Amino acid sequence: MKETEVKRIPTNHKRLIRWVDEMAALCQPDRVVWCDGAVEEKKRLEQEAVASGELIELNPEKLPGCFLHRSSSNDVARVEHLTYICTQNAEDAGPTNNWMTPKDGYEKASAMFKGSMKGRTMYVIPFCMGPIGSPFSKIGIELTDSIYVALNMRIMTRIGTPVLKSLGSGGEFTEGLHSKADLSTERRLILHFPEDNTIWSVGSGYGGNVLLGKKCLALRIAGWLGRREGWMAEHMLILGIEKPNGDIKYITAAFPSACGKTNLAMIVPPEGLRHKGYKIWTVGDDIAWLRIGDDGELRAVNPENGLFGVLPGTNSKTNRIAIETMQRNTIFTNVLLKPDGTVWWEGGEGDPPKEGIDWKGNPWKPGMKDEDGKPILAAHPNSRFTAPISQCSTYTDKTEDPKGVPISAIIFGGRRARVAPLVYESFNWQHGVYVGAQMASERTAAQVGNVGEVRRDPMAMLPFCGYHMADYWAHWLAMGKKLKRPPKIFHVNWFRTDRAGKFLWPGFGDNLRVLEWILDRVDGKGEADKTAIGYVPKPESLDLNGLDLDPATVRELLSIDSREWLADLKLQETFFSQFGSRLPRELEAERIHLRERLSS
Ligand code: OXD
Ligand code: MN
Repeated sequence: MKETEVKRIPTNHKRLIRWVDEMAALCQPDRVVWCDGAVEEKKRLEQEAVASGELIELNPEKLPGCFLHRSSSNDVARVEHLTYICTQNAEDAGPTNNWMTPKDGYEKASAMFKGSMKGRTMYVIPFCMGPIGSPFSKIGIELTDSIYVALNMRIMTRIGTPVLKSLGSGGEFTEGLHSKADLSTERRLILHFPEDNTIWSVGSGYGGNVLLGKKCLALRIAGWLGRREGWMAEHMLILGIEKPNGDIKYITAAFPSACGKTNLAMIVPPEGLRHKGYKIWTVGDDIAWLRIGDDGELRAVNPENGLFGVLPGTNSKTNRIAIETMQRNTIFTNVLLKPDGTVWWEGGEGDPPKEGIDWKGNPWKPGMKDEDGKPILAAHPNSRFTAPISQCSTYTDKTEDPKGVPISAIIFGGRRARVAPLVYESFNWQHGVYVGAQMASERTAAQVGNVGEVRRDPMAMLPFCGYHMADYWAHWLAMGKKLKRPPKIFHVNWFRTDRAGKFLWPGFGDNLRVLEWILDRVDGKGEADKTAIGYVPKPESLDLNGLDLDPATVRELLSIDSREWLADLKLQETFFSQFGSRLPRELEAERIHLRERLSS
């Protein structure tokens, strides 16, 4: 057998070395390269990726340090139907996860990994989720044959020699193995073995399936660890809002994928509120690890170090900060390449360019149609940018605080054309947990499936909760009891439409008007009506200055239609029924009380 060439950075972690050797023996790469995270390494990897065609260098004057990647066209989103939790007992994965025994998982995936890296390099990426050295951070090692993954991981996480140093000779780490293999959907699996602190992902090159620090570790595995260790891993942005007097309040918000977390995390105050002098601080746009601080308050850390944001619809009106952030050192995936070496996507800056190369690598002009008469898109609807979070002008070094930021409010939100009003506040923590647990949203392009279909997506965690969802809710309830002052819990819906399907609320920067009411409520201010579903703002308590909204629209945005809610409660009941006796009694009681309030 050919000798594998190995370039290792110094470590005396014997178990780590042994594991890397074992995985290399399985996948049979030609080379094993340990990533040190240095700038020279980045340059070298970029050059190699450009030479192999995996990356295209963009115009160095207009977009310095930026590259374009085109994924295989069958590999553009997370594959929830191929994502599994592999535990000894099916009950531990619960009814909302796909399940396999660890034995079956290892066997099935081993057959796919076997020899999959022949002719390729295996990169060994030591990475840290959260600030290096913080007792709350978690270390992982990802082995991958994708240079695209290696380059993305160095943006999305903290990687290299400092991580290995912090791991020492015996530290715990999550074992992550990834191979693109042949990118066939027939041989694609995303497997989690929480009992072994291990992730195996094969047959995909798409971010959410392969950047193992993100959904796989920071949500599914971390959720499992968090329950054991008394903390929570959530699909939430973290945002600070500073008043001119210097008072900063931090909030977290959970929305399903592609529902605007990145936009809200770097919200730009609308014209009508500018005079109030708010400053916005972005701590995280996708994942929050929530812990109880020494002071008994809830604190949040962003375990990531970069942004992996959705591009379609992103422009300087919808998210100016993101557009500025991605002007350098950014990897664009599945967008249009313009003749001048810059990029474009539907709903991007300005009018569509006259021509370009579309995300599949074909010549493109506006108005082109496919054989079925459907428009050919310039960019995939789930096209993405990967950029260092520190490049955000709203970035705050509080992101590096190992203890995290104190949280004043938690927001849940879905994409609902009807039912959910613009905003409401739950009565207390227990009711708030119920509000999160009954969340529903219309499906987006971030996952394979029918876009637009309404599905229940509790706490925006349906695809990311790595254990039994009912136990997860019980954990939320238990955490609330341990908090000295549990943050208030709210629900928002930016996506309510009128009967003709037109959005009633302008969204984007104007969402700050709703956050303002939320912060007022946290301060014991902000007028509200007590309704069957929770506290709903009195129209006059929202600052709508500069917004051209007629009073009837505001009333409709805040209205609650009992009949619609009662119909929705039936769907909730069906959803809850699958959890059987494991469903916390408190949540069922909340559902019944809500029905009584709506019926009376
Ligand atoms: C993401 C997702 O990529 O939720 O953040 O799909
Ligand atoms: Mn996400």
